[in-house]
Amino acid sequence: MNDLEYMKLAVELARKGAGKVSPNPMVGAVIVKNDKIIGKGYHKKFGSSHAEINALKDCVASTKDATIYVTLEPCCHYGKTPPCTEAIIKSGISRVVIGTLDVNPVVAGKGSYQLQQHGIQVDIGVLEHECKHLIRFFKKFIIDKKPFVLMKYAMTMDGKTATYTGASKWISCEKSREKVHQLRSEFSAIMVGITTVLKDDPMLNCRIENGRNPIRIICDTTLKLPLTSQIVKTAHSIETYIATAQTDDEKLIPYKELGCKFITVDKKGDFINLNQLMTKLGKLQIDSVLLEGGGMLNWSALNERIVQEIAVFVSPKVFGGSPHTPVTGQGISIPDNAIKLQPCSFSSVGSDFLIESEVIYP
Ligand code: AOF
Ligand code: ZN
Repeated sequence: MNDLEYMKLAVELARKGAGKVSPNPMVGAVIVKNDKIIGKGYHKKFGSSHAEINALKDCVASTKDATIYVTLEPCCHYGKTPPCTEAIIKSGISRVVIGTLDVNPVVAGKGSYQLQQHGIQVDIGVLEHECKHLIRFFKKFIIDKKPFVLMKYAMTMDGKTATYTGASKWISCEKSREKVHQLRSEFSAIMVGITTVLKDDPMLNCRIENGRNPIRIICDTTLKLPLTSQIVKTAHSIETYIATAQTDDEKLIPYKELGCKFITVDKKGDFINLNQLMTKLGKLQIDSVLLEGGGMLNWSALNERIVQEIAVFVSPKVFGGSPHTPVTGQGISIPDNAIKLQPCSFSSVGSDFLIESEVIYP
């Protein structure tokens, strides 16, 4: 196997920590000697030992002159655990292959420098794109102290999110819906607007084997959420926050009794102040939000610049007629002023097409 193949394995290992390590990064490591894998590890749970340490502990042979492939630059600071660089130096490893440098200011570049100072060969940037993708939540969170937001929706080939009667079940294929549940399992929180709750009465839970439920966040400016909704009825078992500008304590009491928690935010126009909400979610250690619409909230989120990426499932169907589209709100007046995105990446999911792209904010 070559460097790329070993790093690919480290990336696969890292992904096993999805949904379990936040707000820390997913990290994977593979230790190789004489072209044989002698140890593997990944960061399993927030606050637990780092990937490199787990890989070192897993080693079945001497690590002297071995190579470690690690998706993220090894840390060199005393945090919840001692520095990984020290353990690597002690182990006699002579080459460290790094996927991407850390974005954490206490580590960034210093970890690899320390290794080099001890005569270790350090190679940076193997499978960098994939390794950067692994830390996309962590990067946003550590730099801005706000969650990474992915806007996700499904639409027909003619860009509709419901028929003219408002019916939307289902647009995407079963495989796509399964993928969405996988995403729900990996994100810290899922967020929708009150209009979606009133229309669909959703559960917003994760319905796949070994999945975990994200925290539910309902944006509800004036507190219209019915006490009889599925969300409220299950708030004792799935952590649920209502983000609202409603400050009348009396009105909040029945929701609190049913297990809902509140995040009070200022009003901004007809909506809540989404940037303020993101700051408050960051303080709650929420590093990632899966935004599942609808159109008004999607527009406000883009307009308020809280969205980092958009993922669209396009289904081979045409609804015609319907006014329901993924992003509504006021919109922009001339095409040159469009909200712009990076060149898209594409993949097939069952009979659908998944388009993913990062939002560019000028
Ligand atoms: C992880 N897991 O496998 C690696 C990390 O919160 P602490 O004290 O565990 O330290 C977290 C920092 O360590 C994190 O910011 C990242 O820069 C670095 N590497 N973190 O949680 C790991 N290798
Ligand atoms: Zn470490």
